[in-house]
Parts: sequence; C-alpha cells; structure tokens
Amino acid sequence: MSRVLTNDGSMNMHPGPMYYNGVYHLFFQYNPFGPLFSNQIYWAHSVSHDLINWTPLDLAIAPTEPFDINSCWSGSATILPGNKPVILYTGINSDNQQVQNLAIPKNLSDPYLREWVKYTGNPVVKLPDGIQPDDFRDPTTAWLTDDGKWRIIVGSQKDKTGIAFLYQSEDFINWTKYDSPLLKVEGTGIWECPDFFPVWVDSMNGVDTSVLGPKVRHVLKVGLFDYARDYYMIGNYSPAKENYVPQSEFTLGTLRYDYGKYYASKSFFDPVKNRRILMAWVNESDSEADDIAKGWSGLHSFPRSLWLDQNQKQLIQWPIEEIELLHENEVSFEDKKLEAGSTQEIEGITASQADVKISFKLTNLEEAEELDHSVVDPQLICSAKDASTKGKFGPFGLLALASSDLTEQTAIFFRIYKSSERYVVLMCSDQSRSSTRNGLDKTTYGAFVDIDPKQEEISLRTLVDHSIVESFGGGGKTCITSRVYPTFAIGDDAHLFAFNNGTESVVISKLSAWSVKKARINIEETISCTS
Ligand code: DQQ
Repeated sequence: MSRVLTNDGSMNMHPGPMYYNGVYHLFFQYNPFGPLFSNQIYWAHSVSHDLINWTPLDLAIAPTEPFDINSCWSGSATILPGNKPVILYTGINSDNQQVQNLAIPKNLSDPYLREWVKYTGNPVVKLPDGIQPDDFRDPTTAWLTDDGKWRIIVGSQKDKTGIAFLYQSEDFINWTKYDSPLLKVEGTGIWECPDFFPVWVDSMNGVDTSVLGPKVRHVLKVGLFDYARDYYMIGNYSPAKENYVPQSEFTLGTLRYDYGKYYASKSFFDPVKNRRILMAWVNESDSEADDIAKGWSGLHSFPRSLWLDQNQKQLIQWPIEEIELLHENEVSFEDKKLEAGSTQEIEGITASQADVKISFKLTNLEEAEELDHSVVDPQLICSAKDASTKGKFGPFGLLALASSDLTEQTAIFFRIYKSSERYVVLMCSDQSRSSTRNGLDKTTYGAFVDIDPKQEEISLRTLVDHSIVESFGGGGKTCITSRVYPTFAIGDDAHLFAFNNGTESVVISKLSAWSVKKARINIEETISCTS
C-alpha cells in the first residue's frame, strides 16, 4: 500500500489536508534537498480522488519571502464561504521568528490548485509580546461562530506552560489575539500542530469545523514536542465566553490518538462521505545515516475516520473504507482454538502488505492474574513483559512481519488482568525483535483498551505495510503505530501468525485477512485540467 509520499527528501508533518471540488489535497513539510530535516522546509503537495492513490504536484509553498525565508512550517487549510480555500502557515522570518502567513490559490479554476500565492501583507499574525521567537506556530483550520468572526488557535508555550492562543478575525487578514488563551497547561512544554474540531455526541459521522451547539463536543488535540505524542481532550466549547472546558484535566496520562510513532496529525472534514479524517506523520525508527542511505525519510499514516465513542469518553479511529479498493485474496476462519504456547500461520495473503482483523474469545477469566498496581504505566508493563513472557491470559495476538523461524517478529498482543473487581485489557506492540539489525529504535509501545472482556470479544485490526504496522485494538479504541525494518521477514519471506503465549488457551472467534495491493503513489501523471 506504501504511503511514502516523497521519493526523495525528508517528509514530516503534513500541515493541511483538505477536500476541494472532488479532489483531496495533502500538503506536507518537505526538504527537497535531502532526506533529513533542514532549515529550508517547503510545502509539498499531493492530490487524490480516493485518499488511496496520490499524485505528486509541484511544491506548493517555498521559503522565498522575508516572512518565511527560513522555512515554511506547519499550518492548516480553511474553506471560506463561496468555497474558497485559504492556507495559514508558520513562516520562519528573516529574524528567525515564527510568524503566521496567509496564502491563497492562484487559480481557483485549476482543479488541482497547483499554484499558491502569498498575501503581500504577511505576516497576518505576529509573534506576541513575551513569547520566544521559536515558540509560536502551527495555526489551525479556522472556525466561524455566530458573531461572524473567524477563530484560529496557534500553538505556543511560555516557561514550559503549553498554550493554545486564540485569535479572531472578521476578514481573515486582520487577526486579534483574545486576552486569554483557549487553554493552557503548566509543565507540558510547547503545544505543536494543535487541532480543534467538533464531534457529534450521537453519530459516527464527521462534523464540519464550524458546527456548534448541544449535539457536539469539541476535541482539542495538542502535540507535545518533548514527547512527540499527540494528546487529545474532549470538552465543551462556548464561543460566547471563548473558553474550552475539557471533560478531564490534562495530564501525561491523557488520551492519545496513537500510543506508538504517530505525530503532528491533522484532521479535516470530508463532505463527500460526511466524516472526519485524520492523518499523521510517522517518523523513522532508523538512524540519520540509514535515511541518507535510503534517500528519504518519513511516512504518512493510513487515513482514519474518527468519531466520539458512544460512552462520550474517548474517540474511535478506524481505517477509511477505501482500503477495500486494495483488498485481494481474502482468507478467513472462525472458532479456532489457540492452545497455550501455539502459533497459527495465516497463509494465502501477502504478509508484507496486509490487512488483518482478528477477534478472541476467552473463558474462565476469573483465573486472570492480578494487575500489579505498582506499575500502572502500560508502556512499562509491555516493555517489561514482551511477547515471549508467559502470562495466564496473554500474550496473545499477531506476529506481523515475522520470519519463518520467528527470529524476526513484530508482536501486537493483549494481556488480561484482574484489578479490584474489574478486568483490565492491556495492548502492546513489541518491536524488540522486529529486526536483527542494530541501531534502530525498537521501543515497545503499550496502552490499556477500555473494553470489558466479560461483555465483548477482544478485537484487533492490523495494517501491515513493509516498514509500518498500524494496529487498532477494541474496534479502534486504542491505536498503536510502529516503524520496523526487518532484514529477513521482507517481501515473500514475511509471514503472519496468530499466537498465544499465555498458559490459558484462547479461541480465535473470527479472522479475516487480505493481501493489500500497492497503491499508485508518487507516480507523475499528465494531469489534464479537465480531469
Ligand atoms: N515540526 C514542524 C512545526 C511543527 C513541528 C516543523 C511538529 O511546524 O510544530 O517541521 O513536529
């Protein structure tokens, strides 16, 4: 399926995904001169009609003016009334300050919006007094409220307090900073690539960015630079009082879109299928020398739909249905027992590029181990007990990108614990044996899944795509993305297994798996203006 949107050069952050007149646009940060991040960052631009096949276009924004001469960083697209897209983006100006600039399409009748022109009066938002020059960036998509004013958030910090500065404008040119930020939290460090959008309280459909009222809650996502983690809060936004009250206080245990390598995400509303779509930057886990050798670095995650869980406590994320365009060779079976210490190869599909859904049934759960409450950081539990460490119920799950002798394997698995009167479901993604190569980041990731194994089966969906593995536990309640670089388990020598290293047997109640065909990515095509 390969999501490399850059054949050469370093890709990171994709500032502004958007839909416009039948075309999906993906803008992303790009260094055209080499595979590593640099101080000459451009906005690259790809387009798609189905969010699967992407055609690269010419670079959309280059660092050419005093207000962005030292790089064009993240920002967002907004569709103004009259169906007019605009971009707000962070420029590093000639004084090395981060300022916010406006750009608009040169020619709205070009279906691919290939050329963008910068407002000559840039920057439209200058660095606020008292904020450091490199602490003010990544303007969000704007939203319009009843008073006819647009609003955006700009990420910032002051003395390690993370800040979402709120700005208002009537004409999208003149912006004034609201006295108090939409939200700030001490001790988090800078908030990068913020995102602020409504979600329906009672529907899986997406909501356009400016919808307000009692039928929506608002999600505020902030990226913590110090941890490269995207956290999100669900809360109530009142434009009249210009404040946002999260349902629960922000801590480092706050919910994250993804507990693996998944950062600087942005969402947009897709009016074609009435959904909110999320995409993120998935960075490398290899070294800079490796990136130079391979000539590129950085991937995009597979697009996800996201919506508010019916319990209104968290978001649900799920691969967009268009992935089915790439499915072939489905294999499936039901009610297969996985004895303790056993594996079951999933054959008949290309294990290096696959989509697999599996659900597990457990019995005599009362035998489950007690959770050791002295360690409650799920990632630490997963790191301490890898896929080979026997438990009662678990580890059971999938071995992706596995060599036939299992010396290489990326294990995505669950462990079930008893904790006071309830059960706890732990999900891990164990990269410790993902490659025989050294010098890689093989950090194991982990998180709890908010499901009750007494009431429902334990489900896992995993997308495998050569060096990227995206997993969705509990129907999309908990997601973990990893980057791995197997040396043997590649191409036709990659295998996929279901496994159970627990002492209790489990039953695979259902498994469906598909080969996933290669998408058309980065293939220059002669684009006729009428297409
Ligand atoms: N990296 C970008 C910034 C953003 C950060 C610069 C996110 O716009 O804040 O490449 O990793």
